[in-house]
Amino acid sequence: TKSPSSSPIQFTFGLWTVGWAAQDPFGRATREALDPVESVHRLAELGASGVTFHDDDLVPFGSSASARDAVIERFRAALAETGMVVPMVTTDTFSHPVFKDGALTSNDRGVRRLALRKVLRQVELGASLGAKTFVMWGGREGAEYDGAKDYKAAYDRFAEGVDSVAAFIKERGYGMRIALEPKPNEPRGDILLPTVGHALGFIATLEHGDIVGLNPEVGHEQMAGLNFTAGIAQALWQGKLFHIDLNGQHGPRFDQDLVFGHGDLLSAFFTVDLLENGFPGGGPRYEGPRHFDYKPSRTEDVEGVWVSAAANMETYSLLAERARSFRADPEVQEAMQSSGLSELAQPTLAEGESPAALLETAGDLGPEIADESERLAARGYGHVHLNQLALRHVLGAA
Ligand code: ASC
Ligand code: MN
Ligand code: MN
Ligand code: MN
Repeated sequence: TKSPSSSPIQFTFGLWTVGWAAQDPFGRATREALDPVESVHRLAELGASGVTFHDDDLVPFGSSASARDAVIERFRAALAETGMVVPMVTTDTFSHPVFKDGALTSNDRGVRRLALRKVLRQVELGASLGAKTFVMWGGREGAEYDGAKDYKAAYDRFAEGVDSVAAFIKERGYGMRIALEPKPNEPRGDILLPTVGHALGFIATLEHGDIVGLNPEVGHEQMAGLNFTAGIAQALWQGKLFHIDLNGQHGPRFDQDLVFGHGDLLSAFFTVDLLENGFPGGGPRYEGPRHFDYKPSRTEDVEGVWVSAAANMETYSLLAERARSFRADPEVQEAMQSSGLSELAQPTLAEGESPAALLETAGDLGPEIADESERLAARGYGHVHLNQLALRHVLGAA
């Protein structure tokens, strides 16, 4: 178990985050588009260690081969100059009108084949930049009308698409892993793989599921009314938390993509606590970058963009410090103890004990079980006290 403070936290940003010009469904852009090379420099100055991007964030859609090479060359130079890395890349299979009925699950086979080529070409570029994770967010994979999509066929095609990308990665020996990003809705009325749980179930059906995991986004789970920390905890438990998109959201409504911690702060604290300190009783740890997928609000000018980028890293770092003090506090350790956290780590059956033996030795389920239940039910778990201690640490009052 390595000390969480032994190395600086690796923060990464999507080029599309700071680069968002703030166009929304009701109004046009409020800022100029940013030059990706400038973003690399500014993010490096602010203390980030890497950037990620969709193919079209860097190379304008439809660029000629020579124009594409020139853009990539200039981008590589910026990386070399700043020491910034590219740990993850992804594909824009949602902006162009061709993807209006989906990409890998469009009803039109011609669209599906075009989408797959676009994805595979970005896998190649990502590999050449040293990316270890390939994110697939199926923004347009879905429908508005249940009668307009054969969901069985759509999941067949989605599985075919993801397996094809995975097979390509293996064949080329890229050593990359795919991270699926769930989202319940927006831009489609309903999106396939709406939550972490749906995606985990889907991955289990894949031929190449061994290199397919998840890239959960805070706001996307919260849009579905779900607990983000609990969701990534299950992904981690299953060895599937390959990457993460950190941001802020106020419950079920449109995708806000706020600065990390600017939504549910206590939830953000427990997310950071899990990422930095791991499960209370030990177990798998998240090893990937702390990646922000947020949007600088439409109200902000270009200076506000950099202020908001810095806010993500500051919030995360402050919460990491608070999470350290929380875990180190003897009062917290005592409260965890009386809450029964360490008892849960003990297997329910004794070693070698069979379920049948349990039933035989424990006696009949008559009046005895009522007494026994009464006795066990009398316990108070002190969970509220434990949560109040967490809140005190978050507020700097402990
Ligand atoms: C992604 C990703 C998202 C979407 C969105 C595009 O790659 O992780 O959540 O694209 O940010 O605006
Ligand atoms: Mn989002
Ligand atoms: Mn995202
Ligand atoms: Mn997003």
